[in-house]
Amino acid sequence: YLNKNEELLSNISVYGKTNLSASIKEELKRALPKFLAADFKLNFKDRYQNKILIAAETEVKEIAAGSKEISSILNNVEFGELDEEGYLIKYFKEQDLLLLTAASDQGLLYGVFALLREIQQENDLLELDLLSNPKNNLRMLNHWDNLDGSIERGYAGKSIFYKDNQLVNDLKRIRDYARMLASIGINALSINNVNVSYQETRLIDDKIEMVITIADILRDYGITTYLSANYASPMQLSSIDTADPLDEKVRLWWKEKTAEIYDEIPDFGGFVVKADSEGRPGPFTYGRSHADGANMMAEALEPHGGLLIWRCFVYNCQQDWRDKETDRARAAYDNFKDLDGQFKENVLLQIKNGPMDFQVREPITPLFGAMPETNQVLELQVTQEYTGQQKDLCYLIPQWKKVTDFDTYAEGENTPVKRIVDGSTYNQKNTGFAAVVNVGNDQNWTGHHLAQANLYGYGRLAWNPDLSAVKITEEWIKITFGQDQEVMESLLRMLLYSWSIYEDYTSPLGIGWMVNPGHHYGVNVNGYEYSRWGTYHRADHEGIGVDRSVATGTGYAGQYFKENAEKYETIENCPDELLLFFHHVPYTHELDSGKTVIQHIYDSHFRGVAAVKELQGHWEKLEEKVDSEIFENVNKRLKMQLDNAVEWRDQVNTYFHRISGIDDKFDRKIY
Ligand code: GCW
Repeated sequence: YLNKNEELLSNISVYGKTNLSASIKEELKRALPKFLAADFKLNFKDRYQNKILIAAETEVKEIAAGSKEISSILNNVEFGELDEEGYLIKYFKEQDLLLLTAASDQGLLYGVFALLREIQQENDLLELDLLSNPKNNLRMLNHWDNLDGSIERGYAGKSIFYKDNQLVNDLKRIRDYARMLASIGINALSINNVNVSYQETRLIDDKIEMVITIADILRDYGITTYLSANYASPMQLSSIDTADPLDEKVRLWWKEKTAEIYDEIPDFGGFVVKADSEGRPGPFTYGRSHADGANMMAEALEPHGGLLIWRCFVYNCQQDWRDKETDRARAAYDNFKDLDGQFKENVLLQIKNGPMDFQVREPITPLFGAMPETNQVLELQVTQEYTGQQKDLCYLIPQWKKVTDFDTYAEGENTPVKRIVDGSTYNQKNTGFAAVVNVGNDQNWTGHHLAQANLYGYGRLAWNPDLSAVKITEEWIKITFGQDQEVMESLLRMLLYSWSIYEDYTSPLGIGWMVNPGHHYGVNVNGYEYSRWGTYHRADHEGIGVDRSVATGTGYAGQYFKENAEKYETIENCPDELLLFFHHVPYTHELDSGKTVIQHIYDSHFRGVAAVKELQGHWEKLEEKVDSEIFENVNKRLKMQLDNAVEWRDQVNTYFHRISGIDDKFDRKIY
């Protein structure tokens, strides 16, 4: 591989004078010597000399004026097809020249990381002809970091940003983080928890210096800084005693405050807001709608080009389990659907993938596509709150592919979620992907080493949701572990099956919430059954599941467009994997697989534990082939995962065996 490409790589001309160009050179300087032979020398030419040319469109055209060689390729460079952040990497045989170009330096930066990916995977550079534009304009990550250094739902140590209400000392780590995010195409970052407490509210006020410092670092890698804002900020930060969005004082306060922020950070991205949700303040207190609340803040951002990202995670968290009419799953749709058309152009509604809360298996939120005049953003959870907390292996790309490919039927067949949130269905530009990130200050960023693949995959999907799960996974394995075939095969299996394995030993047929309340790790069948959170499985001695049909249940199934509504409405048509989400059925109900529900519960839990043992087997075989620290990191966690799986299996099987009184057909050990 080196023989073929080394000469090419030893003669790179990088143009550009911006901070982004400096980052580009820095990345090449760091990366290339690592991938190539030890005595390899990298020459940056400040003027074009051939071999590899990295330059934005305007520069390429300038160079062409003085170079026959470059002018001879111009007709074959598809500048017109490049969007603002896209890139083109193309080898020209006759000239023996590899060109990396883009419309902007931001695009060039993404192109450089793409080129490095090609080199890491040992792909032949002489074959390259790669034009790539991001499908989504917004490719965001959300931090749930608090200023005291804790992270809500963080499983990889403390915050990389904050400690004791100050910035951490080691800003280099933040820079490395920015590099890592740019390498997967992330262009927006909200840097504090959506539950904005006292200290965090001050980030837009007397603690703005902290934001300025972080924004300065992120900017060098093309990442725009956003803050989660407290809806009731004026009440904490001024003498105004209301947060009524129609109150003139409140509106003026937000305008002035926002202008102050832009004085300090001219490219500030905007606010993320969690309002009227789980105890957070919001416009409901004043009898106002969420359009009133969002528009008030959006109006303040508008003159500065800022965005207002408003979350749709609004539901009644004071429910009574005896009440079977209220259904939390309905909440996002019920609260927002009728507001379509009322939001300002710079308001984006951020909608969780499922109607409940990042469970192992949920249907896709019916709100996607149901608001054609409103900008929609998909919210995913990379941090594994309900999916093993980075102790258990649970690779989420297959789950997210199901979400992005889900056909909403909003504009007839073939209106998948990915075409709603990329803005193409309704011709919108302020749309895209957001996700709660899974990193902390653990040395490997994510606690479980293999959980890095979730972050990597998220970035790749946000760039291009049409990439297949297999392609993304192979890429990650190669660039992380190299070319070994056995490593590739074992890890592909481990990663690609891990979500269904996790589902097997935890949550059958679309039922969720059988977890320990509060921290949400480990099994507790009735942990949420009699609480206020609206999270029930409704199991009794005859059956299990929540009737969400229109005919006899909460009516949630009717929130979908016709094709999906009909599918979910009846027990016959509803796919098994979501049966108990939509219907209450007897344990003896026969699934499409031919098994009864109770037998499926037993089988899947025994199978899940067996599969975790297989995961261990796959990993153990790799001991000699992967770095020993990484080996131990994963090995240790697989042991915890097995304990967890055994506990889930036994508690779930025993619970349902006792309550149903039905024996396992295969007479296995149920306690
Ligand atoms: O899943 C729930 C989490 C909360 C979180 C909330 C949200 C930040 O348990 O910790 O709060 O969702 O998304 O706002």
